[in-house]
Amino acid sequence: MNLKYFMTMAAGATALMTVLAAAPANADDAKLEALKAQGFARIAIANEPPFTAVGADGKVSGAAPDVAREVFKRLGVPDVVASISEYGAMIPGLQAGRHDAVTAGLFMKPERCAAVAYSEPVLCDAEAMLVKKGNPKGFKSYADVANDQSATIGAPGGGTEEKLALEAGVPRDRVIVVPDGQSGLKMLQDGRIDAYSLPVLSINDLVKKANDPNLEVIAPVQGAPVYCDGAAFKKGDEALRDAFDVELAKLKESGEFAKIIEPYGFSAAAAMSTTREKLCAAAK
Ligand code: 6CS
Repeated sequence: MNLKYFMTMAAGATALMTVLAAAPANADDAKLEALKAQGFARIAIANEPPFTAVGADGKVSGAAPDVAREVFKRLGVPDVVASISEYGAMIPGLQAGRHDAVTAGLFMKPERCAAVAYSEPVLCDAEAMLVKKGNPKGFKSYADVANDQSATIGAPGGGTEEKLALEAGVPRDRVIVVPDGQSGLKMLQDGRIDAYSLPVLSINDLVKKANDPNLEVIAPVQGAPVYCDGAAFKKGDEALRDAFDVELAKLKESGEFAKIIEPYGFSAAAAMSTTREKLCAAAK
């Protein structure tokens, strides 16, 4: 090989190394770089305290957005911008590119784990039912609602409680889709539904604010699992999800994770006692 040819080859190799060094480690990291340039991550929420909340002033809070905001800040993405979505529309919205992540208490279940790239667990909770004082129909489980031919139950559209009621045998026409907590509370108070089902902490938050002595909380709903959510990312954004997980693990390790979620009533130990792998493999 003559010297001139060798010098040409060496120059080409140097130029290639320079280009590769400037590019993200792989195409996936481009998403994180894009969010940094954008200055915020677009998150989907439901406005269901204490998981997610939007104040009268538009301020976004709740345990899930607060964890996400802190993690993204550590990744170099200064803030989050939230849009409110029905649970059943969150994954399609993520897949359509309307959100960069879902941070809403979207519980990990096998069918969802197949559709998105979840982070490690963040918020865990059992299920509850809100009923009239004295629990006149004696509900303890979703099967009890199914077995009472006249009973109706309200639940979020595309949500876990809707699915649990249907799977327990409650006919479609007796599972009423309820858009938000205040609507569910009012429908129960007006006798338009016999029970309203959300996670325990969400129902407790509603009851605390309702100041209505004619309400009773059935918790936990017998036979319903304890679920945990994670931040959900679009399939293909696994590098962003992995970067999120690195910072989430540091927050858990340092105790800052507990400081963020436990004032909302969530247990850091519960989230740290399980994994995405276990939750995505779970039966329900
Ligand atoms: O993941 C879900 O489907 C459920 N998660 C919350 C926080 N509330 C209701 C919803 O059905």
